[in-house]
Parts: sequence; structure tokens; C-alpha cells
Amino acid sequence: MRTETEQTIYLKDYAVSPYRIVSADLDFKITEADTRVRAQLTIEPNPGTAAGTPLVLDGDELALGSVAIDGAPLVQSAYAADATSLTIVEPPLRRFVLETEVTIKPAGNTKLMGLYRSGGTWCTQCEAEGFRRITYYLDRPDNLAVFKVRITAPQAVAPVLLSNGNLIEQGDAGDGMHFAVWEDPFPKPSYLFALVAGDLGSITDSFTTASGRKVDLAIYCTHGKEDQCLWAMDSLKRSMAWDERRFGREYDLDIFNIVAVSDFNFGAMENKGLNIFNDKLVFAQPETATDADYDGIERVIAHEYFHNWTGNRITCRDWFQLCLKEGLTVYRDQEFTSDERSRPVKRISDVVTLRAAQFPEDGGPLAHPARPSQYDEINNFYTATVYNKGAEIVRMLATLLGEAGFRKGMDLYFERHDGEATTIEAFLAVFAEANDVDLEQFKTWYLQAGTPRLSVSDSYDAASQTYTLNLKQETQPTPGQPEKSALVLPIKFALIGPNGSEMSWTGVTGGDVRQDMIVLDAASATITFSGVPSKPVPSLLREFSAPVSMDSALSQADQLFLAQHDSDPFNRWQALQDVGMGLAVAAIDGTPWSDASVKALSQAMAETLASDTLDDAFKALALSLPAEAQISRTIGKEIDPDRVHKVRKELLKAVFAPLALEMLNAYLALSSEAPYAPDAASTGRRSLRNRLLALMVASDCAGAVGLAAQQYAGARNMTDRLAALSASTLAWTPDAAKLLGDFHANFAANDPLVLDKWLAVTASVPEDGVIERIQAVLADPGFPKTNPNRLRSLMGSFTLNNPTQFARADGAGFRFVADFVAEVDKINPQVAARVLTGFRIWPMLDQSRRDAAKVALGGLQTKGSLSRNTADILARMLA
Ligand code: 0A1
Ligand code: ZN
Repeated sequence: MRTETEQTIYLKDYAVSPYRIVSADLDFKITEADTRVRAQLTIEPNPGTAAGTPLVLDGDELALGSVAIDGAPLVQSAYAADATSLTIVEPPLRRFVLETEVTIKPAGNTKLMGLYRSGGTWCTQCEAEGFRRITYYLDRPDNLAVFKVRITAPQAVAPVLLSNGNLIEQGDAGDGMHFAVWEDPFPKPSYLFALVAGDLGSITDSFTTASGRKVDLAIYCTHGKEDQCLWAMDSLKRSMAWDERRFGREYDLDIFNIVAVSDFNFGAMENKGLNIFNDKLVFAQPETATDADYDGIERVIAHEYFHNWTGNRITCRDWFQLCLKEGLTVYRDQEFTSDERSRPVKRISDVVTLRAAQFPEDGGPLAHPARPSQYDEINNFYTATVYNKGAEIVRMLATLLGEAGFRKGMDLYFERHDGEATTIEAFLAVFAEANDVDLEQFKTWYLQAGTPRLSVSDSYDAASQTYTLNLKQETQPTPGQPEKSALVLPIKFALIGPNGSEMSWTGVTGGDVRQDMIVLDAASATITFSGVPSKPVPSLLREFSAPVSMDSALSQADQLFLAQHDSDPFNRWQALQDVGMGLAVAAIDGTPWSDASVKALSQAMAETLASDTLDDAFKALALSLPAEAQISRTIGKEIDPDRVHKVRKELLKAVFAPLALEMLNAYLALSSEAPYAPDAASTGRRSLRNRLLALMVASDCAGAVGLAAQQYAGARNMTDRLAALSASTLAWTPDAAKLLGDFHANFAANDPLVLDKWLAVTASVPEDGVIERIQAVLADPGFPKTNPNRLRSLMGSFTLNNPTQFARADGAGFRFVADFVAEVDKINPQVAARVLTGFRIWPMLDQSRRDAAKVALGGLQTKGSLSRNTADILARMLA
């Protein structure tokens, strides 16, 4: 059962606030010791508010100085302040100005919510509920106000003073202080407020919008890192142009600023006109950043920029609607990357991420709908379900409505809801109206948790030339949702004939079939195609058109046929994965693979590698077996991660060792002297070459260990160096320890973002001794336990990428992580809660591991005084 506590917030309880803040005049006086915040809030009663209705403002860790209304100080009895609120007992029933003065202490703010210091810089993070840690406010997304912000700070330590909107005044404030005044003309919720004060370098550029307006662009960063911001700037300009082309959306202010900071709980934040970024998603240079980093920067820069329309201009009415902005914006950033790079490669990568991050969430104790109906702690709902499944839901809408229909709906959404805080219902309504369709059943995707299982069987009748597909969908119960209903599944498909080309048919009965798509909206359907001259192989769920897990019951021969002939690249890739998965799962269940079946897969891999029509990036993805976690999830219960690891390793060897020569030749042919470039073709080339290296090392090919060491030493960019290092450490080659030491000494020691790579590699080694090594890192007095990037690289990698050591049968991994969570919870509850989510696999493990996990989680529960973030995850994990 879902846990319910006195702090549980329910969607059904949503009510408009009795008052609204229409404008906020904020005056910050920043000093080394503390920050004084004076707020003048212009407030009005909402229609229907009765006289005498108290005004309750949110607050958190604020030291209240004074309170006044319309300039007159309030007597003590006229207001009350406690740990979470300021109540004005009887506010006037007309427009008035509430003036408060509070003091906050950014330097001691290790939660990194509200105003805090990162390095020497003062910066803010307000989503979801951080603004209340800056001043008393109606800290809810449906209160839109215009902000004017005056910042006064010491000139020497904070020469740069930034906030949202436009700079309207600046000058000297005496005593070594200076000031700046910023005004944002667009009404916004408090979660989009931002302020930065620090000694920062910057790069500048400009973008001219389609309608000819010049926008000044700047990226601020630590001095000396300016030249590492160029890729981010390039990505920003391409994002701005793309949103105009693809969605007709122009930027609306004259300034767009980005600031990179080193201490940040998430990736980045879309504050109006002043995005704040985790610096790992800004800084890139070939010697320190990998292709994956370049990719992440381009994606997240685009994501935050796209929020300007989907999130800022149109925001969420309440936090239950989070996926209104997040699912839609992830969809938009995925489309951007698809248009800029390779669409099939992007689709495969996104599905790999979905399966690795969202499916386990949906199938475990933390499952929740994309639009949840209750929460204890909203920060625990910035999840793969809200983001990635949210994007899949939008993608299905686009698939069902077609490109033009989807665009019509989006246009209506922008036209109708600009300047509003709105809901999923309103979002769906514009698509229904613009396309004259009923989306009532489709809405269930937002309300129902769990990954539907789509089972397929088929038959062919040669006499009548009919082909029949039987489709069945089922979703398992999830916490709080024992009953599930049928969803609308758009299943893109084709029937492939014996010569490898797509077949047509003359008639269809029994289902909703639209050209290349079956729409299944019932629990099951039997669809018969007539006029089919020979037995086809069905290619189903092309492009992964719905986020389901599919049992297709195809034979290995049919899967390999698809791997060779399917014109949908996604399903070609999927077919190879399915063959590998089938062999691995059967072997773990006790049915070893036959020589013939492994040989057939090996052959298919060889053909993939040799193909002159497939591109390198696609080949790199195709030449792989499903990850251990993916295999475990397919098995679903009584998992023994050691056995999964062992069997996968043996299968990898059996499939790839016979290709040693082909792999080596291809590897050598892909070597390049060209200078590093982050374009799709160069990235694809490196990814295939590094994939081959990893396969050669993992399948014990002769000379591979030395080749990895050679690539490591001779690498001219971080992509190649890190790939050689992790190929060696994952297989724990005789060189691995030495290479790890070298990487630390020569690359990681002086660059925190490179150190993160070393931490992640170190924590992912699937060998005994790793826990002791991580403990030693944490025990080093120089290790910054307040920095989320460092902690996540170490502990996130351990819990998510090292199943054999995290889920050790003796429970040592679980105990270690539980102790870590208890300790870090006191410093940064968001980081602690996120690391704790790694335990979500525990119900699927075998008995002894389940018992060990329960003991560790139970021990954490008895610790007492856990943060709300961690207590919420823990309660759901154990429910
Ligand atoms: N809206 C941001 C995500 C975000 C959420 C919370 C944060 O701080 C605790 C920071 C960022 C995005 O989608 O990028
Ligand atoms: Zn977002």
C-alpha cells in the first residue's frame, strides 16, 4: 500500500489560494556573513475571499525581522510565524503591500535549495519549493507575479550581479558595495526566480530572432573556463533556431543568460532569462569531456531553453502537473537531437535510457503515474517516469495525430494557454479540439502507473491467404493501484515478406489498423489481414511507438531475419537485442544455448559490422548484448546478480570471440588522426571503435588488454581515454589497477569533472574490494561531501552500475549504502534520497539478498530524524 502521512498532499485537495501576489519587489543585501531580504509584495484577495480570511505565506529557515502592511508595522498579534509559514491574521480585503524583512544564511545552506553559495558564488535554486527559503511567499506555481530585484553585494567578491529579465539600473552603493536592479516583465511563479552574485568570467554572443530582434547571449563561469563554454553557446543558438523552425516559438526577452555553478542538485534549471546549470553540463573541451558529455550539454542546453515556452510562458497549475512541462520539454529536446543528429540512433538511445531508468521504477516499489495524485515530498517526483515516460506519452500523441495534427494542437496550446498555469487536462483538450478526436481513454497514460506488457502471437492460413495477429495488453498492479485498465497503444508495424520487403494486404478485420499503425485500445484484439500471399514476419512496435514491454514470441530465425531485413532501424537493433536476451535468459534459467544459436547471433553481428549501409553509431549500439540490469528485469524475480553477470560474460565471449579478427580490423580501420570534432559522424566513429575495443577486451581476444593500454596512453581526447580505461576496469584486466591510478594522478586530480569520471569508473568495478576502495575515497578529508556531482558519481554509479557488488549476497553493499544515506541525509537530503532509490530492485532479488536489503533498510528506518525526502523514499520502499 501507498504510505499516507499527515504531510501527504493530494491532487484532489487543490484549491485556488484566497490571495494572490501580483508583484514582488525584492531587495537583497548580500554580505559574507548573511543576506538580508526585504520583500514588498503587492497582494490582492482572489474573487470570493471572505473578510477575515488569513493569508498564509510559505517560509523555511527564515529569521523574521519585521512585517508591515502599506508601510505600517504590524503589531505582534496581527501575524504569526512558525517553522513553515507566516500568517497574516486579518489582511485587508483589497489590494495592499506586505513588507517583510528576513535574514538568511546562504553559506550554511548545504541543501542547495534557496539561496546558497557554490564556490564563492551566491546562486539560487527555487524549483520546486526553494523560494520559501529566500522570503515568505505564496510559493506555489499558480501564483504568477512580476518581479523587480535589487541586489547589493560586495564589489570585490561579487562584481557580477544577475537576476531574471532586463538590467535596468546599476551603480556604486558605498562601503565597497555595489548594486544592480533587474526587472522581469513576464509574470512568473516563484520557482522560476533566480539570482546570481559572484566573481565570474563570461563569453558573449547574440542571436537574431526570426522577427529580427537581437538577443544578447552570455554564459558565465569560473574565470579561466570561458573557452570551455563554446559548445554550450553553439548548442544554445541552434536550439533557438530550431524552436522557431519546428514550433514557431521565438525567444521573448532581450537577454538570455546562463550561469555554470559547481554545486547543483540536478542538471540545470530554466529560470526565466537566467538559466543556472550544473557546470558538468556546460564545460566541454576534448581533453576533459567525452562525446557523451558533449551530447548531454547539447541536450540540456536545449531542454532548458525550450522550457521558456513549455514551462515558463505556460507553466503548471500545481506540482502534480509536473510532467506537463517536463514530459513535453523532454519530448521537444529529443526531437531537437533527432533533427540535429541521427533520428534512429537517438531513438535507440532514448529507449535504452527508458528501459534502464524508467521501467525499473514503474515495476518496483516507487512506481507512480506520470501525473501522480499524491506526494509527501515533491522533490522525489523529478523522476524518469515524469520526465521520460512523460515524453513517451507526448510522442504517442504525436504518433496518433500525425505531424500536422500534433502541430495544430501545439499551436492551439500556445495560443490558448500563454501566460497561464495549467493542467494535463487542458493540454489534452487542445489536441482533442484541434483534431476533433476523443482523448479520454488516452488520458489514462497519465494516471496509471506500470509498464504494460504486450503479448503477441500469430498464425498464417495458406489456403485462405490470411494472416492473424493476436494482441493482448496487461499491466500489473502497482502500489496504490491494484486495478488497471486498457491503454491506447499505437503499434507501428509492417509485415515483412520472405524476400525482405514489406507486404501489403487487401483487407483487415478485427482491429483499428491505420496504414502503418495498429491502435489497440482494448485488453485484446484479433486482427486478420486477408490477401497475404505468404507467411510474413511481423515487425511490431516500430520506432518503439509505445512504452510497453513486448513478448513477441518470434523464433530466433525470425528475429535474425528482422535484424537483417527490417527497414525500421529501431527494430533491426531490437531484433539483435532480443536474440541475445533470449539466449541469456534461457541459460540463467538452466537451458544452455546451443552452438548453432550462438553461431547464428555471432554471424548476424559480423554482418552488422561489415554492412556498408548502416552507420557507425548504429553499429556501435547494435554490437551489444542487453545490459545485466536489463536481463535481470526480464527474469523479474529471484534474481542472483552474480549468475546474471557470469552468464552474460560467457555469452559475450561466445558471440564475440569468434569475431576477433573482424573486430580488430574494423578497430584499426576506424582509427583517425583527425582533430576532435563533436559532430554526429565523428562521434559515431569513436563510439564504434570504442565499442569494438570493449568487446575485444571483454571477450578475451588475444592482445586486447595491450590494445586498451595502448589506446589509453595514446588517446588524444577524453572519449578515447575513458573508453580504454573502462574497458579495462570492467573486465578487471591485469592493467586495470595501474590505469586507474594513472588516470587519477594525471587527469583527475586537478579537474573535478574528470575526477567524477574516475569516481564512477572506480565504483563500477565488479570485483570484491570495491566497497573498501569507495570507503577510502569517502574517508579522505579532502573529499567534498557537500558536492552532489562527486557523491552521485561515486554512489550513483555503485548502486546503479554495479549490481554484483551493491547487491552482494552478504549484504555488505546494502549496509554500506544505507550508512552513507544516513550520513549524507544530514547534509543534502535530495542527494541522499536519490541514492537510496537504488534499492528499488530489492523485491526482485533472491531470498538471501532480499533479507539483507530489508535489514539494511530497516536499520536506516530506526536511525530517526531522517529528512522528509529520505523518509518518503524509505517508507515507499518498505511498504
Ligand atoms: N526543471 C529542471 C529540473 C530541476 C528540478 C529541481 C532542481 O533543484 C532541486 C533543479 C532542476 C529541469 O527540468 O531541467
Ligand atoms: Zn525540465
